[in-house]
Amino acid sequence: MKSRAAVAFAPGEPLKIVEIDVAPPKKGEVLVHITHTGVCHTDAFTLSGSDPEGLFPCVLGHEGAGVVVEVGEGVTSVVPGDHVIPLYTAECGKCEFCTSGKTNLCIAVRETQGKGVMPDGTSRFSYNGQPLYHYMGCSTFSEYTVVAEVSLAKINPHADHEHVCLLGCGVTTGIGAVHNTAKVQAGDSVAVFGLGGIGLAVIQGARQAKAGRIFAIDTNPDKFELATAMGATDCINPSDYDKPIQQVILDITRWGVDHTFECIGNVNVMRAALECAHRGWGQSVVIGVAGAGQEISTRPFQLVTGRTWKGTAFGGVKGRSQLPGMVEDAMKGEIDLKPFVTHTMGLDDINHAFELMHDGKSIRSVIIY
Ligand code: NAD
Ligand code: AHE
Ligand code: ZN
Repeated sequence: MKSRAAVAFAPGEPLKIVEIDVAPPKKGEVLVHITHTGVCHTDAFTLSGSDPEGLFPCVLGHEGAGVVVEVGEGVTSVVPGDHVIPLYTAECGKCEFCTSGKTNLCIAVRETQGKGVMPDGTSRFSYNGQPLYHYMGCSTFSEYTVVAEVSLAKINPHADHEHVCLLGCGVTTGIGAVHNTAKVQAGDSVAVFGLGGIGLAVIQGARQAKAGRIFAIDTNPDKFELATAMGATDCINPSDYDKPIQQVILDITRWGVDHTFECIGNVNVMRAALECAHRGWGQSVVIGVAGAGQEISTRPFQLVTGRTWKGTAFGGVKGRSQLPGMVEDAMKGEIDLKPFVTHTMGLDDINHAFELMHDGKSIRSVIIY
């Protein structure tokens, strides 16, 4: 079938809106009509050419919601008409990761996903007869996409896709990082570095966990109003100080903060976040994605003196078992998605969504097909 899509033909170039061909779903696959998709910083990261797994030409996008159109052979968990959120972290329920009880990092389709193809090693997308790569197992920048059955969470059909599409990545990652990765407890102090969709979701999660002091840190002070509305108690702009940001936080707190979260993808800030975690027990969670070749460092003494460095993918959330419940939470108002959607637009304007993100003017732009 034909589908309108925003194709990334080459790194660093704007997306081109074209009509692509989408082949029918094969065994274990599902054709989905994407109704809405958010634009996450990771899409911009891969488009920039910094992603070691970046492949071109491809169909980006991984924060969507849609409706099942057709199922391939053997698919039993969804039927046409079901409302779904595609998952870049699949959940097969059978692999050694899924059954470990220790992680959400299902391995079922991860290898082929990283190679931009479906589990059988081929693509369902083509343009002028040439194959296009899939992206993160989702490719939500196409009105019609094919995903593995294990990469679909079936959700309440009455959920508003304009909002719940954000549970496909940003908001789930931030909230999940607080509850599943850091396990923030009532009264704990929290510091959030970077107040985009991910950082604001961490703040929302910290408030749910009844955290005490919540530091919100960003070089763009325009982000502070929303951070405060979501629950931040202290907003700090590192540019206002002539000392490192970890020192600023230590000067305020003396021994540091119980939980720090890096939501930018900057290895220097990752170090700062670790170094202002509390002496003796503080932990720092890396959420931001850093470019090819970049590495983190700190004095080992920071770890010797009791700090822990952690990371999280999709907030540790198991998509098929847990995302439907998070959609229900959003429908009940227990997760507030509305403030994240600062802009909506059609697919033709998707490059504007990237500009707004780079200019620090949006939290999330949602593309409506
Ligand atoms: P975003 O661009 O919307 O937000 C980033 C924020 O960081 C902006 O507000 C920006 O002003 C701020 N910032 C930039 N440099 C800064 C600095 N030096 N000090 C303080 N603040 C600074 O991005 P986003 O969509 O919220 O994504 C954030 C990061 O999380 C990205 O790296 C993205 O790839 C990553 N991510 C990871 C996961 C995961 O599962 N681990 C999931 C989603 C996104
Ligand atoms: N492909 C990159 C890293 C990209 C990355 O870390 N992705 C995050 C999700 S970002 C969502 O916006 C992630 O979950 N990674 C775990 C996984 O299995 O992909 C690289 O460095 O090669
Ligand atoms: Zn994302």
